[in-house]
Parts: sequence; structure tokens; C-alpha cells
Amino acid sequence: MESKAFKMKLLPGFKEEYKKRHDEIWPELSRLLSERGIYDYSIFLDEETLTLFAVQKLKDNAEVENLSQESVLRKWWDYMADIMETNPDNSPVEKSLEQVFYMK
Ligand code: RM4
Repeated sequence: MESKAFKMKLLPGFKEEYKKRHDEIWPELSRLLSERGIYDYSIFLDEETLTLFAVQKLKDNAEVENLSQESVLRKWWDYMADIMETNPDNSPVEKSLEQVFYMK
């Protein structure tokens, strides 16, 4: 099991909308993420900076290399692009975070 953390950015005024859309996450998207070995996936918001902090666990046999090519994830990114900072292809601007502490 490996943990992965990264940050993204929410656009101002969309906290409730972001939460609502994730409360209603598409079953086919959560199924894809689970099938690829992602679990215990949480996203937290720092309201001061609008930074979204994502943390997830990856199974030992997780297959996430080409996950960004999956159409359902691409469609989700298109759907979310109006409330997040994104790259030209609508993927969220992401910055990996280094783990500096872990306590079992
Ligand atoms: C986030 C972002 C991530 C996705 C999660 C489910 O807003 O789009 O890429 O993995 O939602």
C-alpha cells in the first residue's frame, strides 16, 4: 500500500458546488478509481487559499499510469473545469506533495 497526496485549486465561490458534485460523484468514476486500485481517497479544502488537498491510498497492484486517458475521467474533468484551476486540456492543475510524516 502506498499513499499519494497532491494539491489542486478551487475557484472562488464554489466550495458548496464542489462538495455537492463530489457528494454526487458519478458511480462509473468511483468504480474506475476503485478498479485501478485507489481507495481511502479524501479531498480537503483550505478555505483561506482555496487549495484542495487530496490524499489517497494505492493498492500494491494499482494501475494508475494511464488513468488520465480514461474517457469517464476526462468527462469528469470537463464537468469540473468551470470551478477549478485547470490545464488547457481541462485536467486539474495538480502539484504532488511529499510525505514528511506517517504514523501507523
Ligand atoms: C477532483 C479531481 C480529481 C478526481 C476527483 C474525484 O475534483 O477532478 O482529478 O480524481 O475529483
